[in-house]
Amino acid sequence: MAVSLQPIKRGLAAIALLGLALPALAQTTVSDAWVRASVPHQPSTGAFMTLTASTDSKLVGVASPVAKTVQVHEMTMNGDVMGMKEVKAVELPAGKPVSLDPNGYHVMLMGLTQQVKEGEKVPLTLTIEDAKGTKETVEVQAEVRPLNAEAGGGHDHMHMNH
Ligand SMILES: [Cu+2]
Repeated sequence: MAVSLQPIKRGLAAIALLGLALPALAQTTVSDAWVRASVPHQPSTGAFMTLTASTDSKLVGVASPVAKTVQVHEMTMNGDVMGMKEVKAVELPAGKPVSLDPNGYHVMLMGLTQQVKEGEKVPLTLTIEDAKGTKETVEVQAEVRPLNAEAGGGHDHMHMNH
């Protein structure tokens, strides 16, 4: 097995969809990654996905070339006022799919360096740490979906200020 690991890692999401497994490595698969399209000069937008870790892990960071700052946010309710706050990590229990969706956690792309247009792909680099503190990075190409893409509960929190 002297092959380079890099292409294998990049192809992991696809491999997972085919039902294959690489049991020896702590790996996290990402599915259904998408970014909400922005309008010109919009300062920020959200990214969403489903993460499944093979061992107890946590998502500890996200980076993207389209944003100056990337944070992981959690939706909050204060009375009937919706807000969001930054979280330092999202727990990823072994084998349990964790969704970042418009009603829960999301990745906030802040200080967009360009408009994010429907049909494009946005690269995201996820940093995931396992229980031993070993870090893994996962590269994701997130599909840009329209502004009005399905938001689960019908809230559109992306209009809120940060
Ligand atoms: Cu947010």
